Amino acid sequence: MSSIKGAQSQKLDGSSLRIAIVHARWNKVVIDALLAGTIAKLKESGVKESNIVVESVPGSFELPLACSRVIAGSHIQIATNQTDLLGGLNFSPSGAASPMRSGTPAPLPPVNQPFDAVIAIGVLIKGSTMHFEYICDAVSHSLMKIQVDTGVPVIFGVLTALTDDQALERAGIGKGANKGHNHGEDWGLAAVEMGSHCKRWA
Ligand code: DLZ
Repeated sequence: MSSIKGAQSQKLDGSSLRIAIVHARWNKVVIDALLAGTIAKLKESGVKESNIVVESVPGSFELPLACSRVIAGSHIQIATNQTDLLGGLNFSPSGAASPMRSGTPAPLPPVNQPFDAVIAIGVLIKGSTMHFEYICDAVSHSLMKIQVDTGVPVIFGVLTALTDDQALERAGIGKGANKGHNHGEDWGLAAVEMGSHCKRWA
C-alpha cells in the first residue's frame, strides 16, 4: 500500500543556488547515509558541487550556533568583498581613469554569494535519561528561530529516533527487508525548493 505521507516533490533548478550543510558527528553511520542522500539530491537538482559547502560539529546540540555563524559569515564575507572592490575601483593605484568616474563601470569580478539555504543534519537517539528530550526541544526551536530571524531557510534534518532501528530506516539503511527511506534526499529537495522560493520572494 502506498503511503499518504510526504511532500509532493517539485522539479526545481538549483543551478544558481549556494547551499551549506552542517552536520553533527554523533551516530556516524546514519549521518554518512543521510549526508550522501542529501548531496545526491542537491546535485540531481542542478546545484554545482563547488556551491555545496559541508561543515561538521560534534553533536546535534552544536547545530544551531554553527548554522547561525555559517549564515552570518557568508553575509559578512560578501559585504567585505564588495567594500574592497569599490575601494579598488575608486582609488586605482595605477592612476588610470576610474571606471566609477568614466560612467561605464567595469563588471565586478565574481564574489562569493551568500548561502541560499542551510541544511542542519543530526541524529538523536533516545537513551535512558531526559537528555534526548532537552536536546530535541532546544535544537528544533533554535533552528526555527534562526531561519525566521535571518530569512535564510534552515532545513530541519535532525532525526529524533526512539531506537537505533528507527534511525537506520530513516536513512535508508534499515536492517530488515525494507531498508526504509533516506530522508536526506527530502532535505536536499527541500533546500532547493526553499532556496529558490526565497530568491523569488526577496
Ligand atoms: C551527549 C550526546 C548524546 C548522549 N547523544 C547524542 C545523540 O544521540 N546525537 C547527537 O547528535 N549528539 C548527542 N550527544 C552530544 C550533544 O549533542 C553535544 O554534542 C554535547 O552535549 C556537547 O555539547
